[in-house]
Amino acid sequence: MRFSIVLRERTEEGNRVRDFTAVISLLQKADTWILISHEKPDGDTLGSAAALAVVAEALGKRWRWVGKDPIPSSLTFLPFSAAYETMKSLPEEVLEEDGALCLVVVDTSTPERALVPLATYEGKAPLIVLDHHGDNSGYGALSIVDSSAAAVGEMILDLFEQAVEWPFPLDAAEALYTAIATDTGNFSYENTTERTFLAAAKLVARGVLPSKISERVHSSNTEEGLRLWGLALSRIVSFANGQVACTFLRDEDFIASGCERSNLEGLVNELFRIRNVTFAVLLSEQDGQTHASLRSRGAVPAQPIARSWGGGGHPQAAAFRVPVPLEEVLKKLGSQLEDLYETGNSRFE
Ligand SMILES: [Mn+2]
Repeated sequence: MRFSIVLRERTEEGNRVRDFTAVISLLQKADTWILISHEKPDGDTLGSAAALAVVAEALGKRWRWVGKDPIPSSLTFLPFSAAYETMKSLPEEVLEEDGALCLVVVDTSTPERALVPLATYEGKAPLIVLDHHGDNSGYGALSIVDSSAAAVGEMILDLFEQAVEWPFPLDAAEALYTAIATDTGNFSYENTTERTFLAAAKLVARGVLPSKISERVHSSNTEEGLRLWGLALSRIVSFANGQVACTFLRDEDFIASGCERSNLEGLVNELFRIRNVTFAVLLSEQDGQTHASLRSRGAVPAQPIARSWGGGGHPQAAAFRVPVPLEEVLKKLGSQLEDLYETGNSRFE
C-alpha cells in the first residue's frame, strides 16, 4: 500500500495542521526504528533524527541511526551522536531482525541522498519519509512533505505533540531546536515564519536554552578551519554588477589546511555580508568532481539553477555536483547567472 501526503502549497502561515496520525501508528507498531539522515548531514537531518532516537529509546524501542557521511564536529553534541553509524547501505541482517521494522528518512529529497539502494528495503519494511524539500521525488510508503516548514525539526515537533502518549525528554527538544535554528540561519533566512518562532518558543518553554545551542553550533570552528574560510573569502569573484558573489576551494586547500569538507558549513552565507549581493556560490573540488553550494536572497532562485546541473534543493538553498573542472563550472555558472540577472532586471524595468 502506498500512502502519500504531499503538502506543496504555502498556505496561511501559522494555521497549517500537519496530520501525523498515520506516521505515529506505524512507529508505534514497529519494534525497531531505522533512522536515516541524508548525505553530508546538516543540523536539520541530524537534529530531527537525534530527537527521534531519544524518543525511540524512551519508548523502549530498538533503533539504529545511519547515514552515508559522518556527523560534522560542530554537531557531535547532539544526543546519541556516538551511536550514529556511517554506511553506504543497510546490511541484510538488519532487515531479517525479529519483530516489525520501520525505516524513517528525514530531510531527504531523493532516495539517492539517503542510503543506496533504498528501494530494495521497500516491501520488507515500511519507509516513512518526513521532508520539507519542495522538489521531493515522492518516494517512500508514507511520505509527508511540507515545503512551508522551515525545517523538518518543525514537523517532528508537531509529530511529538500529536503523539500525546509518548515521552518528550529535554534532549529531544534540544535536538529539534538545533534542527530549526541551523536550517533557518538562527531564524534569519526567508523560510523563517511565525510558525518557526512558535515552534522555537514551545521548545524553549520545555527548557531549551538558545544561547547554549548557539554556542555549541557556532563556536566549534578550529583555527585551521577559520583560516580556510579566510582563504575562500580572499578569492571572491563577482558577476552581474556585484549581485552574485562566488568563491572556491581546491583539493590542495583541504590538504594544506588539514580541514574536512564539513568545515565549509555556513561559509557560503558569509558572501551575503557584501552589500547588494543576492546570490552566493561556493565551489569546491571533491573526489575529482566539482561541488556547488548555491544560496539566493533575491529574485533568481537557486533550485532551478541547481536542477539545470543535475542537482536540487530549496529556492533559497540548493546544490549540485558535476564531473566538470572547477574553472569551467565557475565560468559557465557565472555567465548563466549574468543572463538570469539580466533578464530578471529587464522584466522589472
Ligand atoms: Mn532541512
